[in-house]
Amino acid sequence: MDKDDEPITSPDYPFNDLNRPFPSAENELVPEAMERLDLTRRVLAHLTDEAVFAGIGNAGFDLFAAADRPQNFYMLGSMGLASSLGLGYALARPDERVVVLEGEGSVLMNLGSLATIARMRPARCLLVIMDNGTYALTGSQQTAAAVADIAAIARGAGIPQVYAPTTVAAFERAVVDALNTSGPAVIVVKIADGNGALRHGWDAVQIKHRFLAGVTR
Ligand SMILES: Cc1ncc(C[n+]2csc(CCOP(=O)(O)OP(=O)(O)O)c2C)c(N)n1
Ligand SMILES: [Mg+2]
Repeated sequence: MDKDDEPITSPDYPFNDLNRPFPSAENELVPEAMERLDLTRRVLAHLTDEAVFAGIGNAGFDLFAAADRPQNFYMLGSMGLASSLGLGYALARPDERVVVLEGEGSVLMNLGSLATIARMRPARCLLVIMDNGTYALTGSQQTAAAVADIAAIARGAGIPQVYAPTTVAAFERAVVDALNTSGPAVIVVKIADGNGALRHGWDAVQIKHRFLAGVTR
């Protein structure tokens, strides 16, 4: 028998398991490659004029690409501080929903923010962590997410609602659920590596003034 025709006998080879779940959108044998821009658009589709805070780099670039709105705050320079800003806003405006989008490298640099969010328990604050496994913006160096379980860290910090969807359909459900839940929520989602194609050119002063005007009610 030609070598290529030999059956693969590794126990890890999924097709050897005759009881394996039938592939479907719900139950993927091969994980779906999710894209930050697509997921960002899906989050925005559930919002109207809510404030959205985006972390340095790609989180902000893809928020800009999805919809550049005056209620968007594009964090510059500081890794991991979008969630701290979002927390402050959520505490000041407990009747509003607030969304924060951040890369996993940034979250890992400011893990204390998860514990502070859990402790302060803002009424309606959703943090979406886009985990591409790298510091994409600076050349895709691997982050500690290769080892660290960020969803488990969020749960351990005391965040009451933590989701780790592995398909787009599950991500959609998590967003809807999290936006309708009371108390803080975190979604950790594995995405493809790479940088956003479109970059905003806003400077810090412009971002601040436009945002403040955008969230004046
Ligand atoms: C304290 C600090 N160290 C390094 C940098 C340089 N830097 C800017 S963005 C970035 C990567 C951010 O990674 P992540 O949050 O995972 O987002 P990604 O680029 O993967 O979308 C780094 C290392 C910085 N801005 N601040
Ligand atoms: Mg990253």
